[in-house]
Parts: sequence; C-alpha cells; structure tokens
Amino acid sequence: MRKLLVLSLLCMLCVVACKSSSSKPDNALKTSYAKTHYTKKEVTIEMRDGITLHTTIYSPKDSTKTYPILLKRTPYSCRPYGEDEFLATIGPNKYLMEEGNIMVYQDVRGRWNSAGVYDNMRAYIPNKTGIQTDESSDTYDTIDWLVNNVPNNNGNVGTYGISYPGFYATYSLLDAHPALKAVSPQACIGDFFFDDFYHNGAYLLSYWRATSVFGYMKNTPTKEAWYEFPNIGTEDQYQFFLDAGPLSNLNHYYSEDNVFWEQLKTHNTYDEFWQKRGIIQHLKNIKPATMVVGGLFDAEDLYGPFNTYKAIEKNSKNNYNTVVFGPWSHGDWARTNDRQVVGNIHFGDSISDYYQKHIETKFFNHFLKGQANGKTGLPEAHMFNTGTKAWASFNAWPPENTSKMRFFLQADEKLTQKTDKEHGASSFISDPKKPVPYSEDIKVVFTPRKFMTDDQRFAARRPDVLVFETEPLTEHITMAGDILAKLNVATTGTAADWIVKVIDVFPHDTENTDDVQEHLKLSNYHMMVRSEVIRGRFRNSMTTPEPFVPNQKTAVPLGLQDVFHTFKKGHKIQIQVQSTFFPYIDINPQTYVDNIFKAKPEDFKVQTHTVFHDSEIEFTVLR
Ligand code: PG9
Repeated sequence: MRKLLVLSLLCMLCVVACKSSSSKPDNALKTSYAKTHYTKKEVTIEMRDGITLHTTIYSPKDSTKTYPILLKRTPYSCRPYGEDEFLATIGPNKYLMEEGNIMVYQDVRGRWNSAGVYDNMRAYIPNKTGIQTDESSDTYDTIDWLVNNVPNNNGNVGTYGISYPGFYATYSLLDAHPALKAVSPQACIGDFFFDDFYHNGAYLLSYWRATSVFGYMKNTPTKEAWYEFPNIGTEDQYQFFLDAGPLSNLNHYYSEDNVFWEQLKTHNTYDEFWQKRGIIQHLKNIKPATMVVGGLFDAEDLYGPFNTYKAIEKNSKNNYNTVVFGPWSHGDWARTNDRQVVGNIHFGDSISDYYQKHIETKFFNHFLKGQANGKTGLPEAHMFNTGTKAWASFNAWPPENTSKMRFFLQADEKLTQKTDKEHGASSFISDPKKPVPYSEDIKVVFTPRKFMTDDQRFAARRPDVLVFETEPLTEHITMAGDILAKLNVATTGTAADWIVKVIDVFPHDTENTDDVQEHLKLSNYHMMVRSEVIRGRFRNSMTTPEPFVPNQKTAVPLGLQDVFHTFKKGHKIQIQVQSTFFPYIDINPQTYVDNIFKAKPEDFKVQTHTVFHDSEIEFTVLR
C-alpha cells in the first residue's frame, strides 16, 4: 500500500513539474525573445574628463539593416550585468523591441558599474569649458561614441526614461548632440524641492527609506548594491515614525556618510543648493523633438513632467513638443498589465498597451526612422479624463477653452460658488501626537504611491480635517488644468502646514468592482483627485521662511498640480483642509523653529488652526 502511495505522490509531483515547465511564465518567454533577436555587449565609454561609464548595448542580430539608438541613462543600474544575461523587455516597450532598435543603457556617473562621483540632481553648468562635466556633457560624449562605434546604427538617437532616468532624458536636451532627434522625459524629476523629497518646503518623510539608495556614495564601479535599507522592525510605518518623534531621532539609522541625508537636513529651504539642481530653468532653445509623459496619479513626480512640458512650450516655440498624461501611478504606462487600476479605482483595460503601441512607438519611429517632419499624427496633448475614463486630444495644455471657476469654503461644510456675507471661519485642533494619516493602509513604502486615488472618508470623519462640499452637481464640471487654493488662515501657534485635497464624491448608488479593498465600497466613495501641501512658513517665499503671527489672519496660496477630471452630474466636489498628512510628510512642531530636523520634543505643541470662509479654490474648467 505504501509503495502505491509513494508512486502516486511521485506521479503528482512530475505532473506539476511538467505543467510549470510547459507553461513557462510570460517573462521567461519574453527573455527568450530578446535573447534570440539581440546580441548584448558591455563597454565602458570614456568621458571628456577621463571618467568611464558602464554602457550596455543590445543590438538586433539582423545586421542587414541599420537602426536608431534608444538610450536610457539611469542611477538604478544596467542590471542584469553580464553579456549572457538579458532583460525581459529591452527598450521603452515590446513594440520597439520587436521592430528592432539598438537599445543602450548606461550607469550614470558615480552609480553602479560606472566610475566617478555621484551628485543628486547634478547641477547643469552652462557654457562648460575644457573638461568641465555634467550630465549633458556625459550624454553628449556618450552619444558621440555610440554613433561612431556601434555597428549598424542609422545616426539617429533617442533618449527616454522614467523618474530619475526621466531627469537624465530631460538633461540630454541641454547642449544636445546633433544626432539626438527625439527625447521622451517621463515622470521626469524637475526639482527635488517640488518633486519627491520635498513639496513646497514640507519634507516627505515617506521618502525616508529611499535616502539609503541615494545617500551613500561608492568609490569604485560595482555590480552589487553598496547600500541597504534601514530595518525599522515593523510593517506599520505610521506607528514607527510616530514613535520615533522628532526627526533627529532618525539620525542613528543613517551614518554621517549618508551624504544625501545630511543635505536634506541642512537644506530645508529652497536655497542655492536646490535651486541650482533644478532643471526646468534651463529648458530654453530646445532642438530635439520632445514627448513628455506622466501619470495623473503619480505620487512621486507630477511637478516635473508638467513643468518640463510647459517650460519647453514657453521657451522653445518652434520645436516639436507634446505631452501625454494617463490614469497612471508612477511608471504604470511602461507596464504590461491589462487592467489599469490605481488603488481602488479601475480606469479601463489595455490603456498602457495603447499608449506604448500607438503613441510612444509612433513618436520614436517618426523622428528616428521616418519622415521626422513633425507630422506624427499625434496631438499636442493626449490626456486621459479620469472622471469619464476616456482619452481626449487638445491642441494645447492647459486647453485654450478653459476659464477659472471659484468656489468658497463656507460655513456648515459648504463649498459654494458664492461667498456668504458673514465671512465666518472654521477651526480645528491640530495635535502633533495624533496626526491625520495620509493613508488607512498599514504598510511600509519605499516611496508613496497608492494614496493618490484613495477613499478620503476616514479623514472626512476626523475633527481635525475641515470638509467643504457642494450639493450633488446638476451638470458635469470638467477640470482641465491647475488648481489654486487661496487660503486665509490663522493659528494659535507660529508654524503650521496646510494640506488641500480635491475629492470626487461618488453617488451612493455607485456599483462596486472587484478592485475595491474589502473594507470599502464605491458607494459614496470619496476619491482623491489631487492633493498638495505647503509648509506655511514658505507662503510668501520658498527661500525666506517666516513664522505666523499667532491668531493673525494670513493668506496662504497653494498651487495644486494639473488635473483632467470630469466631476459628473450627481457627484459632489469636496475640499478637505488639514494640517497633518502623516507620514507622507513629517510633523510640523507648530511652533516656529529654524530647522525642523533639529526640533526638540518640547517644540511640538497642540495648536488651534482656523480657515476663514473667504478662502477660495480656483479651478481651471473646460468651457
Ligand atoms: N523620482 C523617483 C525617486 C527618486 C529618488 C528617490 C526615490 C524615488 C524615481 O526615480 O523613481
């Protein structure tokens, strides 16, 4: 009997083994495509100052044709290293891979297997001389080497990248090499004081763990990570940071040689350190064609792509410059998942695939293989309406046919288009020991992500969150562009943060979908459409902070990044105003100290904050 049992067990095991080997996971099949159609070479390219950069070159095996070069420069490594190891998909998307392009990846200076010293958001040096270098000269030298040394290239180069690689793609536009014909900065960092690590002076505590990746500098090329994440010993990030108290209690997780942690703490205003690292200011007289891409629910980089596109549009009127924003969180557009879901909200199917096939591939092919006359057939602005869940095309962004629509924060939690006479105010008690969570989820993040469409009912029901809401709309209102909160506030303290959230309140009869977390329903769902924070000390200037005068009515303007969202008839527009958003951002002591990274426990005080009813929100609305 036992023998029989063992035999049947063995049979079962071998059935399972065959199944798994015959139905190979999709990525293994994709790896075989790249491996069967491309060769891989790893070279080091010498820059004008002698520093060598690791560069990986995937070339189509079919050497009867010539191909453009698609270059991605990255701080995240060219892994897998080794000429026999292949990525599942090489290049921006599988269509460009299968059509055949020379795909090149490069470790930027000071990162991974490249030599040199890294510098976060390395400042651009205009009018460089001799062996002066920055990321534009490194890109120029790289492209020059590639077009003169890589077999079967057709002399045309494109650059692309998402997030930090997107910043390097933007950088390639500066003093661009003549062979550079098409650039697609995607979720591209514009400025670390408004993207990623800081937002209008508030430090993004939710990025704290990422400081390990960019803080430690290595001194030799390496194919292995030289940093590690701090072990915080819990899955509950809110509790960890709350228990940690003042930011100085986090110092012991990072040694003194975490250069970036030291820089983040020292430069807590928009000083010369950050200003010279911002790239938006340099986007003038751009020559290569550009297609800026972003996600309307990108928690990491929204300032960057919107301002990169707008700066090029403003300062380089004649070059081909387009923009694409979809219903994506950070980098979703490069993924292959069919259902496009952000948090609890399903926006549609095959949206990323449509973008990759009909927008991104079309853009690069036109300028690198085709007519290159700008007649791509693509619109100036390809924007996804996150309310109606459909693409729309515009010949400008923001659209020309928009106007400003003002709503006032009124008594009885009303949001109305006309202000009441009494000009009253709403107040709340803000307790640093009980900060408003930015998310209900219990988790530890590398960077924030999902919260961008999260249900905000949990916050609406807290006494330290002010809520202002319209009646159910009698007609659609389509917001298409930026949002400006003109707050009039007061505090019993001398410091405060202000967070504004724009929320789409769904009707109670909204059908649920499988994407919704177990404890939620789409019935009356309070969907976050946009949020933003400002550290109140920067209300008049990002470089010169100033305390509040206790109990003095004070104007605090706060710009929120562009949206493209129809608030449908029957929905309600809701505004939430609060002063903590934890641990998305650090806690403001609510008494003014020069540097919150050095605040003491006794600086943190409960205060009462007030929002006056002549505060308003100005939306950009499609006419
Ligand atoms: N902008 C993103 C990021 C930068 C630095 C630290 C963490 C994240 C990104 O490059 O993905």
